[in-house]
Amino acid sequence: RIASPADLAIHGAPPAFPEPIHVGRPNIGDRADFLRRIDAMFDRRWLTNDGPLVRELEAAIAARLGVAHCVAMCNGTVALEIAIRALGLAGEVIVPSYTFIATAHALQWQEITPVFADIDPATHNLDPDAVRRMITPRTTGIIGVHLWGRGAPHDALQAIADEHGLKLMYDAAHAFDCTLGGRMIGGFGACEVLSFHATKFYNTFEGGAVTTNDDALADKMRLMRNFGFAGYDNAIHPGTNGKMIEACAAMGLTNLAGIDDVLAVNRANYAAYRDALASIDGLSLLRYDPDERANHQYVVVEVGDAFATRRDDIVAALHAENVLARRYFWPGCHAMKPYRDLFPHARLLLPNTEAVAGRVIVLPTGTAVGPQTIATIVDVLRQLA
Ligand code: T4K
Repeated sequence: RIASPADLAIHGAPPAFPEPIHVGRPNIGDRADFLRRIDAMFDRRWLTNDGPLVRELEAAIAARLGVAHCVAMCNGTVALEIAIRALGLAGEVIVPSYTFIATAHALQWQEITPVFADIDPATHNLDPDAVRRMITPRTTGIIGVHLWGRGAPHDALQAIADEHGLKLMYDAAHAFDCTLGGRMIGGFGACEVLSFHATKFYNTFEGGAVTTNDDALADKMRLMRNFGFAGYDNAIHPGTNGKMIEACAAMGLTNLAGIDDVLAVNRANYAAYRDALASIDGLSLLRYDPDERANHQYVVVEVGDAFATRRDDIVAALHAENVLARRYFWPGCHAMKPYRDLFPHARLLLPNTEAVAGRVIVLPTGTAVGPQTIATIVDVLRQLA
């Protein structure tokens, strides 16, 4: 029990946890169910290339999200790259800097310039006014990110896109099984990109998908993820290898069956953090609109200016306790090497991004974490206060 500052590992006490407590420990469904699917896959000798498990998973996800098409891919980053290309984005595309680096890389990888727009500090999502300010004659699109599973301001972004003739798509990597305005995320904009990486709320080991209600766009992305093949020996479109393998789809189907259990754990963990953190001044837990469905995969805490310990020192103190809290998404894409040389003045345009990136800590949750772990983590924070 951490009852006084002397009990902290930074002051020489043994760490609160003998083993690391990670942010992003995978949620793993019923193993017997997974192995049964894998056995059947071996019997079929069909391992990849649009197999029956991938098709079953695509149908199940499309139905769950209420969207016409789900095109499964090998990971979220390749799914972003394919969606960007299928939409014909070029020149400049406006994105938040406060996101995982893959959002920006997926553009830069295709020699499209990611132009970083600032966020609203209250929501951590794109600020529509900031987006408007970044439009130039070279702008062809906007990629919104539903950060932490909280929906981006779709109506305002769509209005800007319509006014300027821009394409609008979403990086929904955090937002599987979440709603925006009561509607499942997956059907907003021209298309939405999901990540099913191991660390996500819902995983297929590695994996991702693009969801869309646009039939032609879905057809094009199906071609592009399979070298452009429209049949044996007949490539009709440029393409790459973005296919999801059957073993990943087996994991996806297994985890889909258990998704409500994961959600229940994440909700309980969130409530435990919220209740325990309420008595600590200077730390605020990111809130979710109670009218929306959220997957609560990220427990996001902002450190106030008056808090006794600085953000980076809190993270160091937590690491000393074997709590591997993260500074997502510090320092912002604009400040990382591939982009800071391109945009030396970007930070002047991104005050909210810089401020938020400097005060956020992401704490562990998911099925590997329970109430006792959370109580101890919050005890550490209380002593740091
Ligand atoms: N857009 C957004 C907004 C995203 O957040 C992401 C991915 C993408 C696009 C791209 O989608 P993918 O191409 O990844 O499908 C992690 C994930 O690798 C990344 O998928 C995720 N976002 C990002 C937010 O987090 P890192 O660099 O922090 O990963 P790493 O290796 O530090 O792992 C995180 C923690 O999870 C570690 O403490 C260890 C733990 N862990 C990890 C794995 C893989 C486990 O306990 N078991 C595991 O199997 O990026």
